[in-house]
Amino acid sequence: MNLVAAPMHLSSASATFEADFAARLHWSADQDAAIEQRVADILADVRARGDAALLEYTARFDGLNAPSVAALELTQAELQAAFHAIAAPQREALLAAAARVRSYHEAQKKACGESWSYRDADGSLLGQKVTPLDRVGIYVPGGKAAYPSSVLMNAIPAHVAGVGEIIMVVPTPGGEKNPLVLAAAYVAGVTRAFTLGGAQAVAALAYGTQTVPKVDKITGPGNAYVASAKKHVFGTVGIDMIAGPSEILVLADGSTPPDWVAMDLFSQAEHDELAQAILLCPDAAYIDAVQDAMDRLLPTMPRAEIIAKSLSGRGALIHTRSMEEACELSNRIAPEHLEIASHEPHRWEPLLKHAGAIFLGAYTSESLGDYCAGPNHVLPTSGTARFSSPLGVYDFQKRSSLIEVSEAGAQVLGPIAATLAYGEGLQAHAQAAQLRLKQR
Ligand code: HSO
Ligand code: ZN
Repeated sequence: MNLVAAPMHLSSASATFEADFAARLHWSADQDAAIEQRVADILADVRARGDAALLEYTARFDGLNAPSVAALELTQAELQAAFHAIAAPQREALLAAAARVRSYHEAQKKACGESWSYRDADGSLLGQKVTPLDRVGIYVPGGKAAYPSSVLMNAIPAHVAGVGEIIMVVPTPGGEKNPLVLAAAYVAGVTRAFTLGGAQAVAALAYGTQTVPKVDKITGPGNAYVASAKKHVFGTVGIDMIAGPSEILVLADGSTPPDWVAMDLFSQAEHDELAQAILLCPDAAYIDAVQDAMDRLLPTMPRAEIIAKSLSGRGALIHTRSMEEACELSNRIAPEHLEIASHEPHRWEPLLKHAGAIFLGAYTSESLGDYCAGPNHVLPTSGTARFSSPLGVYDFQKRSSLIEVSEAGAQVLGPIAATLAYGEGLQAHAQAAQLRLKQR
């Protein structure tokens, strides 16, 4: 097969640009009704029958026959052994990545994850107390999308937040375990791990079974069944985001070598045929140079087929009138990853409002962020960066309001509360406030 890198070429000056642009961005993540029904059935069954149902689904979907769910638990010794069995450079890379991801999330906790309070003029104390979740579940996909890096990105912020127990589930179709995933679980400090997957694993974490403990929140990516299951159990437990296919948008002023940009576009396209890679650039000759680089480099890629499908289906190279216009278009797209491939990235960064992660300057390839720069690689996709944020320490914490009203404070607040309470027809509320007034 002759594979070609064929992203759509668009120009913002063209009369049909708005329509072409909208068509390229549009994609459907519509839920499949058949999947929804099957997932609902599995969830109900695991909820009702616990371990027995879990074993049956694991045998049916993963071809894994076990005498008990306990037999599907990976011991700490096994995680540790996996860590020691992998090649030394991989071990060192995992440790180096984990250390940087940990430092970043520790800084994040200091900056926005601590309790706070103040006393007002009457001596009343008002504030917020931050506490970690007691127990969380981390879903790790199996098969071709089994990413050890994602184990680090989910478990480390949970650990830094102070979560008591981190329960990992990972499907092992046919019993085949991914040693790097087990090693990453060891490095990240996962408390318990089970070789379970699919909607049945989400159900086990959400409701608890005789063997799998019920968690308070489930994070981590998964296929359509897992995504649907997470949506279903939301409310019983917390969930993180529902991640769509990876996206990269490169804003280029023409100063970064075209090969670097071509490879950055490939790096997200190679995740998935539905991934999206977009280049925005005011320099037409540079766009041609990136296209040439893609043509030359594509045949050297082991995942050329996925890259080619992703680029032809959802990719675009867009010629803009200016860098300012490129920034505006980028804000409309709100990409998961946004690279500013410019010699003056700090000139453009203030114009950029919506993106999961922003990578500044020629040396900041998005792939460094995927593994080891430090920030989390679990990011909002599909335009949801307009209203949501990267996975972080804050996702593994919750907040309680703190209120301590002084005697003097009660004299000031009492009449206000009582007046509003009578307005709502709630006499007990009013009297609770009034009983504390010194002169009544
Ligand atoms: N770019 C992916 C994360 C990842 N990349 C894992 C490589 N491994 C989603 O942001
Ligand atoms: Zn990636």
